[in-house]
This record gives sequence, structure tokens and C-alpha cells, in this order.
Amino acid sequence: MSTAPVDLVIIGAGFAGIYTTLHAQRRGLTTVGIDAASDVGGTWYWNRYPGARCDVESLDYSYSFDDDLQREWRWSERYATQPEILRYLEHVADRYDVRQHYRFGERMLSADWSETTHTWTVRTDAGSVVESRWLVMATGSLSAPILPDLPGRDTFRGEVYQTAAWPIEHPDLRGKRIALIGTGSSGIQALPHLAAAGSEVVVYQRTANYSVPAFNRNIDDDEWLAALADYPERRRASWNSLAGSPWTSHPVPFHEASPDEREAVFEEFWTRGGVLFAKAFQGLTGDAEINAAATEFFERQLATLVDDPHTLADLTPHDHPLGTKRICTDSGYYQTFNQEHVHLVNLQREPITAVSERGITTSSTFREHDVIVYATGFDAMTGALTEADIRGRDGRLLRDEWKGGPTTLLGIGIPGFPNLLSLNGPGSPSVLSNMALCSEQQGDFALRLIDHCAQTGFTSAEARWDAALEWTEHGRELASRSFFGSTRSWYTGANVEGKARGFLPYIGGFRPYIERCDDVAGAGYAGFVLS
Ligand code: N01
Repeated sequence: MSTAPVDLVIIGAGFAGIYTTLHAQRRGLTTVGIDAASDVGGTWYWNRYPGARCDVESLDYSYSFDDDLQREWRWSERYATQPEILRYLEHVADRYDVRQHYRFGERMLSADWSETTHTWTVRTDAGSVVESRWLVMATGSLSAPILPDLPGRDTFRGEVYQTAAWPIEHPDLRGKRIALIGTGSSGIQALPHLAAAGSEVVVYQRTANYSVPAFNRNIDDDEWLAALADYPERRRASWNSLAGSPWTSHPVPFHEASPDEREAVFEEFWTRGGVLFAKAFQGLTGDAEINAAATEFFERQLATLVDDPHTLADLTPHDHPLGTKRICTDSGYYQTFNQEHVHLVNLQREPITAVSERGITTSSTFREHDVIVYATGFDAMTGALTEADIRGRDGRLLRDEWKGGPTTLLGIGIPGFPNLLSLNGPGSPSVLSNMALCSEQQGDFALRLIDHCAQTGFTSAEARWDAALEWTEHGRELASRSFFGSTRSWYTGANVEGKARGFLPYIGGFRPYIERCDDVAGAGYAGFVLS
């Protein structure tokens, strides 16, 4: 154990961890970073599956804090691939000499709060023990992958891959009979690439999802120069927006627009690509009539992409209003089903009954596979925080405290867990906003709180129960006003067996959230007990 406590332990070396580490250094704070991966990258380290891309445009999905960095990193495509985003984060780590503060290849096992010393003792699976004044959990919102509990899952003798833990050395899938389980964003992005390699691909779909083509393109020099000139305005708009990107809904409300105008707006937002389609009209995810119109437009587009009527019917979503699960952003997903060697199995009609040595059996038949790819999602928002043994005041375990759902103040402070600051945690806009900008905002809030305590002579800050309950209830109430709150999705915890239901991210918007954080800070961290 080190003799003197460090100022901060930062768990995670993704967007939020890198940002917080480098800004802590600039303030002269001592930090120890810990990440289970062998290098920086977070999400973009682990999710190396073929076809992985971000569904936020690269001009927006990048740090804004340093204009020189922004100008020198030349994005090549409108939606960056995983390798390009990982290279970007490696570049940032090099540029600001961040790696020296990290211990890579170590996973945090436990963290214990001492009421006597007002410090956390953090232990890792490599035997490290670090004592720290503050524990910053920059562990990501989608970083605890889950595998389905299928009978016989581990008896399969072929190759098994998980999109969220894809091997660094890409496996050679050429000529192989591939099973893909899961049709969320990861499976949808991977499919065209799996189909290009495999001799046969069977997609096991439990629920059809809405996916909108990315309309990705290279950024040519003219576009890049124009983007550089426009960057200050683009960032200003993003910081003032509801979702951390510069795009806004059509200015004329749906109910005041003519049928022709509605059609033109849907057309325009469709060609903007991906998740932006759900922004076409304000209220699209909370007003049944707008949602029905968007769904009707979507279904017309889908019908032009898929040849076989049975496959088209199975690919048409029915279980949730459009946009209330994150819309997938694809490059040729639906068209892949027009290839003869690609087959769709609708698990609603034909559920999987067993996985065995050579393949998968459903209620109808057995199919032989050489490879199974699981794209089955994450224990989102809370999983990375509850998988370690984090013990706060009176030895209380976070995992137990959150059995009935997380209670946080602003997603950052957790009652009973002093000096633990969770970045992009449940109750923050995080996944409903641009994670790059949200990570900057979260890191700044955490470091300013730490500064404030140092300047005022306090050694601990803890979210008050009443303030955290009020914040959590406020988030729940906002979610209940839209269809988001009632949809079965990872936003609501419904994708994990036995997980408490509740809307996990903050849906009140990025700018309003920032204003709330600023108000709390401006009032001397109202809602936190400083001692
Ligand atoms: O995970 P998911 P994901 N048998 O939870 C299915 C971000 N992301 O990794 O819907 C069969 O969305 C499950 O079925 P169902 C993005 O925010 C972004 O794809 O529960 N199937 C579902 O189809 C995204 O929303 C990008 O019925 C089973 C799938 O597995 C989030 O990450 C790219 C099953 C899981 O889908 C998560 O996406 C990738 C079972 N037992 C990810 N269990 C981009 O930026 C689960 N499934 C573009």
C-alpha cells in the first residue's frame, strides 16, 4: 500500500477517464488510473467487432476542450469507425502524456470507504492497493457485457465471439457458417461484414429493431475546411442543445405542418441518417400521432430494402414505438438479407431451445454452425458500478443499495458513498447525449467539486438522500411523459433478468442538465453534505 493517499483514483480510460486524468494533472492533483484493458480507449478498446462505428458524427464525437487538438485531428469519415476513434483516443493520450498515470491490465475488485481517514482503499485483481481521497468511476455506460443464459451455451465446440469483447487479432471468418445472436446496434452493424466473410449466416432475432441507414461518406478536404471554419458555432450549438450535437428538430410543429411538408421533413431526416431520424419533429417519441407517421414512413423505406415479403414482415418492428430504443445506424443491414446465404430466424416464432456442440436448436430445427457471435448487449448504466465490491458508509455495498434501482444526485453523487463521483452514471444524460461532450462536462463538475472542497477545507462530499431522491424522482417523472419510460430496453433495465425497472439516463436534456449542475455548484454544492 502506498504510504500517502493520492488525490484521485480514476477507474476507466475511455473518453471520461482520459479527460479527467489530464485535467486533474493540470490542476496538480495526484492520480492513479486503473483500467482492465491493456491501453486507453474504453468502449472503443473493447468493441472491435467488424463494422463497429459511432452513430454520432465524428465532428461532434470528439473533445472540444482544446482548439489545437480539434484542428489537428483530421476525421476521415462522417461516422468514424472503431479503429479511427481508438487511434484518436491513443493520440490524445500521447499528446497529453496520460498513460503514465494509468495501471493497465488491472481490474478494480473492491473499494472501501474509511470514515476515519475519509479515503477510499481500492484493490485490483493484480494485487494493487491504492488509497485515495476521491474515487472517480469513469467506467462507461455500456461496459458490462452480458451473455444470454441459453441452455448448453458453453458446450459449443466451434468459435465463440462477443461483439463487446472482440479479439484484437481479428478472427478469419471466411467460408464459415456463422450464427449471429442479437440485433441491436452491434449485431446490425456487424451483420454485413459477417455476411461478406461467411459461407452462411443465420441471424437469430428476438426483437426487430428500427435501423436507419447512416448515409456515411468520406469527409473531403473542402468539407473539412468548411467544418473547421464552422467549428466554434457547431460546438456552441452542441453545448446549448438537448442532446449534445448541433442538430435540432424541424422548426414547424408536426401538427401545424401540411402532409407534403411532413413527408419532406421525414425524407430530409431520413437522409441525414441514423438516430437523427427520431428528431424529425419535436415530440416524436411522446406523441402517438407523430410516432405513427414516422413509423409509416419508416415501413415504406424498409419495404424498398428487403426483397422477400416474409423476411420483411419479420424485420418490421412491432414491440416499441420508433425511437424509444436507440435507433440503430447501419450500412447495408437490411439489404444483407437479400443475399442467398443470409437467413433470418424469428425467435418469437421459433425460440432457441439449446446450444450444443455443433450448433443451435430452436423449437423447429437444428442448425449447424462453425462460429457463434453474441451481440447480446450490456448491463447498461449500472453494471460497471455494481460488479465490483464498492463499500461506502457503514460498509454498505453499492450492489445491494441499488437492488431496487439506482438513486443518485445528478448521476454523479450517491448517498452513502462519500467522495465517490460517478461520471456518466445513472441519472446523467450520458447515452442520450454526445458522450464526448458529456464526459467533459462530468469531468469538470467532479474536478470543480474537488477543488471546492480543497479550498474550503472539507475532506468529504456526499449526496444527501433527500436531494438524490428528488433528482431520481424528477428523472422518472420526465421519462414517464414520453414512450421511453414504458419501453422494454436497456434504458429501462428490462434487458437484464431480475434488474430493477426504471429509466436510467436523465431524459431532461443536455443543456438543462448542465444548468442544473451549474446551479448546484453555484450554491456551494447544494444537495451535497460537505464535511
Ligand atoms: O445491445 P442491445 P447492442 N436471445 O442491448 C438480443 C450502443 N451502440 O450492443 O431486443 C436472443 O441494443 C436483444 O434482443 P431483445 C447503442 O447505444 C452504439 O447492440 O432484448 N437475443 C437485442 O437484439 C446501443 O443501443 C453503436 O429482444 C437476445 C440484442 O441482443 C447500445 O450500445 C454500436 C438474447 C442486444 O441489443 C447497445 O447495443 C453498437 C437472447 N437470450 C452499440 N438476449 C453505434 O454507435 C439479448 N438478445 C452505432
